[in-house]
Amino acid sequence: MDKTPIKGDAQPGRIKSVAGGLTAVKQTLSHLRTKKAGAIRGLRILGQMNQKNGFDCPGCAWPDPADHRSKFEYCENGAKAIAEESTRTIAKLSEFSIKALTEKTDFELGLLGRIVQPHISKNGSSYTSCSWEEARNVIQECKKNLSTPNDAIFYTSGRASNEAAFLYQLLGRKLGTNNFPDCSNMCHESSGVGMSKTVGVGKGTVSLSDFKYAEAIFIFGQNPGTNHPRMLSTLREAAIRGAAIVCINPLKESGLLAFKHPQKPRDILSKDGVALATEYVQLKVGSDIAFIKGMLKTLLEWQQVEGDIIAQEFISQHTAGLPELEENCSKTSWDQILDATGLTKSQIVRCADIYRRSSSSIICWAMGITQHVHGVANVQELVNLALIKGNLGKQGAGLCPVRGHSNVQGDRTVGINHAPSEEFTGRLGKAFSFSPPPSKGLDVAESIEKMHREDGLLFFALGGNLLSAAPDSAVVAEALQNCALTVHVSTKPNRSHAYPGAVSIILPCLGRSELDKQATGDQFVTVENSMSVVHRSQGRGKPAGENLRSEPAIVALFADALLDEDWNDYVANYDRIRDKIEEVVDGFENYNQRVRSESGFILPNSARELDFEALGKAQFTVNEIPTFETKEKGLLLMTMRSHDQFNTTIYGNDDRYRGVYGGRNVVFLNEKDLVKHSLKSGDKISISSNYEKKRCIAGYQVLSYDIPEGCAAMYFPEGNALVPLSLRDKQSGTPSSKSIVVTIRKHFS
Ligand SMILES: Nc1nc2c(c(=O)[nH]1)N[C@H]1C(S)=C(S)[C@@H](COP(=O)(O)OP(=O)(O)OC[C@H]3O[C@@H](n4cnc5c(=O)[nH]c(N)nc54)[C@H](O)[C@@H]3O)O[C@H]1N2
Ligand SMILES: Nc1nc2c(c(=O)[nH]1)N[C@H]1C(S)=C(S)[C@@H](COP(=O)(O)OP(=O)(O)OC[C@H]3O[C@@H](n4cnc5c(=O)[nH]c(N)nc54)[C@H](O)[C@@H]3O)O[C@H]1N2
Ligand SMILES: [Mo]
Repeated sequence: MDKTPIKGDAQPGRIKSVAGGLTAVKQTLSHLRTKKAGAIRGLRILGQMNQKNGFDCPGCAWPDPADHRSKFEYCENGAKAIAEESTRTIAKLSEFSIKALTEKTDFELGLLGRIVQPHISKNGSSYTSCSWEEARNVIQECKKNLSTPNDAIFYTSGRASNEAAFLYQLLGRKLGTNNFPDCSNMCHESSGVGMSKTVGVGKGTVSLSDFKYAEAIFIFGQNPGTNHPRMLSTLREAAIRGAAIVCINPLKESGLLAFKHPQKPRDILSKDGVALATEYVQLKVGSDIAFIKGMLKTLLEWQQVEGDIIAQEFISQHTAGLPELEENCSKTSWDQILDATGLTKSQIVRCADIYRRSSSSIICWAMGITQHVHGVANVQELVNLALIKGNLGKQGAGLCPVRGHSNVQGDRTVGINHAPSEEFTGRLGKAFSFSPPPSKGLDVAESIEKMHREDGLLFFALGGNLLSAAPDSAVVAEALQNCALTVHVSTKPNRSHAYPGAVSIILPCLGRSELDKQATGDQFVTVENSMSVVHRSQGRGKPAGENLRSEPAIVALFADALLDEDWNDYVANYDRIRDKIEEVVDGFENYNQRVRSESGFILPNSARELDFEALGKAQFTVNEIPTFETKEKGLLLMTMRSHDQFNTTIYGNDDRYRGVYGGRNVVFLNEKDLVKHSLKSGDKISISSNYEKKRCIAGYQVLSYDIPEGCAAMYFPEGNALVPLSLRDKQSGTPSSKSIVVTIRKHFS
């Protein structure tokens, strides 16, 4: 049974009221040193990050400025990602039994260093290094296990480039399956589904320049100080210019309160930095629909009395469904709204007033919105909010789902999709003269269920760490072990490697910052950021080992083993892959030429042009306020990232802004809930969720924190042991990692 091991108790420290500053710079250097990347070498690599001829930060998908890029277009956490990738430590996997690997935390596994040889494990034996040829032959041999192509599953993590991802989906579809689960199924899938249903396009409608014109910026369920630190520079400029910034989040995140730009002396010398949030709304976990309904109700009431509040012309020309929403808002009582959110009416009215006065507003959101059983409903409610004031299709306004992985959006664009459109498969089939499978494939949760239920499947992972990323860790562990073959394309050891199938292969790949030399010369890859800009990324650093291969080259090896096809021409020159992408996907005309321009190019987005595709008009929707069974002493738990991690890669055991040091075994609770449970900060507890069965983890300590009563927070991936696989949004399949009903008990041991 997998439970992410926890080691070391956390110590509480001072909670920060401002993000950035010189500590961020000091942390950058210290991570380069502790990860043995070498400070000078590390800084040289960092100097190429996010530059026009350099590589794209593997951290997040926040866009780079098209104009004035500074020499330091990176953040503390991007630097940590590079320190992690450019470590000179080489992992010696064969020194550990599989059991010993399972006992290591994600942090300890990362410390083992880079994997530089292919490795193989058979029947649970330790990994031993092998040749690429042997790996290829074993994969070819295992193909015989396939009774149908749908017994193969191809997982993708959003760091894969457009080129690798395009070849990978071609591989799976040529084999005959649409089984393409990917990390976005656990991430922004609710945004894609919610937006497609209401505005016809599943991507954000703003570009970075819109932030220069927005009069108000609403930030729902996002912690950019940690997860999108370069967004803070954008917010800082907006705040200085006088834009209102409204933050909606159960936790007071330092990065939303104030920011000291590490490269601006004026900020560094000031005591408090630049204040960001104009209004900070600490609503209860899972209550965003109720909060937005309160705002809509207020705006509609003002409209009745004063008129000219909502965007009537926009609404009649471009939208449908307002009357139903109006009726729903008037029927929803303030008692219901205030009870669900835990806010006062005046807090909600203040936000509505800011929104009313702003003639162009941007609505940003991330995981606090999408990772709920009501994730799609949440997103649709945000769309309601945007539409009622006509905040679409004009400068300084729009919908801005802030993506996570640096190319998660691009992977979807080029075909990583378990439910591809007929248009896409039609064009793919024509370009490669074959018939892609017509039936829908499996997403992450469905794939895990199948791997758990059926023996002998083949699981491939282009990056990522399914074991730690997916809900119900114990079930995922069994699912992976049930496979006839598990293949991981990885840079570093992770917990998924510790749960091998009958045969398990790890194939080491080049990292983003490393030189990719192929038969026709040095190659670059391309990625798409959160704002639909496609641009190039070229690593120039010396690879961690001589035997590493690029991701496209590894996918070509799969094609050789599984399809008996020679894809070496694509590997020799990635322009040839891009020519094919251009043939299959809209918006990539003259791909090779345009992507060589300094800032790349932007993909079309019809919603931005107020063309709502097949919907005809943008749709207002009625979304019910969700309720949770947290009677008596139950709590609504959300899982989140600390400041020292990139998803399942744990850089360190601190969460500096939240004042937590040296350990990750904390559960943040309101002081009143501590009292209710006769607990004090530091007490050890066990936490249980009780859905179709009871799940329980122990060894955690409670921490009194500024979080609404009845709510709790802990870190991901540890919390995944409590999230049932079945607890997911019905429409998008997104696991509900941000609303899990739990109970806690004092733990005596
Ligand atoms: N350094 C670093 N950068 C990253 C990542 C990383 O792990 N580390 N991960 C990348 C990835 S893949 C992603 S998807 C993004 C994730 O970026 P975020 O979405 O910022 O990540 P989370 O830590 O999950 O934080 C979610 C926020 O939602 C809030 N929240 C929780 N529940 C609710 C709710 O019900 N309502 C509201 N309004 N708020 C809520 C939490 O308090 C928290 O502030 O970051 C990307 N960038
Ligand atoms: N409880 C809970 N669960 C969550 C979340 C949550 O907030 N709460 N967030 C969800 C979200 S938003 C996401 S996106 C998923 C993330 O899910 P994943 O994308 O599967 O996880 P990562 O931790 O990003 O993947 C890390 C691994 O990728 C490999 N890697 C790193 N760089 C490279 C590279 O350049 N190439 C290749 N091939 N491999 C590389 C390394 O081996 C590393 O161990 O997790 C989800 N799970
Ligand atoms: Mo994500």
